[in-house]
Amino acid sequence: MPERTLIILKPDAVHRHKIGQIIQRFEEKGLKLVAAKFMKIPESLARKHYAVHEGKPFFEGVVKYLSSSPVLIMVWQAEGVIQMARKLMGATFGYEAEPGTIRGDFGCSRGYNLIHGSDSPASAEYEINLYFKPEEIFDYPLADEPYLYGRND
Ligand code: IDP
Ligand code: MG
Repeated sequence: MPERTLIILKPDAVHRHKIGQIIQRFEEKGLKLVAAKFMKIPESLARKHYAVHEGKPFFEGVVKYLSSSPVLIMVWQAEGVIQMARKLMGATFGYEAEPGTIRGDFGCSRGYNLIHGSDSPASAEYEINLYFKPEEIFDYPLADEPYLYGRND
C-alpha cells in the first residue's frame, strides 16, 4: 500500500475560511484523499496526539489550541506523501515558512499555524489510528493515476 499521512486543518484554518484553499494544494499536487472527518478533538485525545511533546514549554498551549474548536482531519495517500505534505506545509510557523508553502502563504503567527502533518511513517501510523478505524479509510483507483504516479521508462 502507498504511504499515508495524517493531515489536520487546525482551528485557525477553519475560522479563517482557508479549508478550500489548503485542500486545493493537496489536490493540485495529485495526492489521493482516502479519509476525512470534521470533529472537535477532545482535550484527552489532543494530549495523545502531541504526546511526543509532553513536558515541553508549549505542550499545554498546543493541546488547548488543537482541542479549542472543530477541525478537519484527513488521510492523504501517495508514495512519499509524508515528505511531500511537509514540503507543501512549510516550516512550523508562518513568519519563517517560505512563500509558496501553506504556512508561508496564509499566516505569519508564531503560534497559530493552520495545519498539522505527520513527520514520519511511525508517527503517521500512530496518528491515523488515533482518529480513524480501518473501515473509515477508503482506497480506490483514481482515473488519472497512470499519469500522476506512473513512469514512462
Ligand atoms: P510541526 O507542526 O511543524 O511538526 P512540531 O515541532 O511538531 O511542529 O510542534 C507541534 C506543534 O506545536 C506546532 O505545529 C505548533 O502548533 C506547536 N509549537 C511548536 N513549537 C512551538 C513553540 O515554540 N511555541 C508555541 N507553539 C509551538
Ligand atoms: Mg510535528
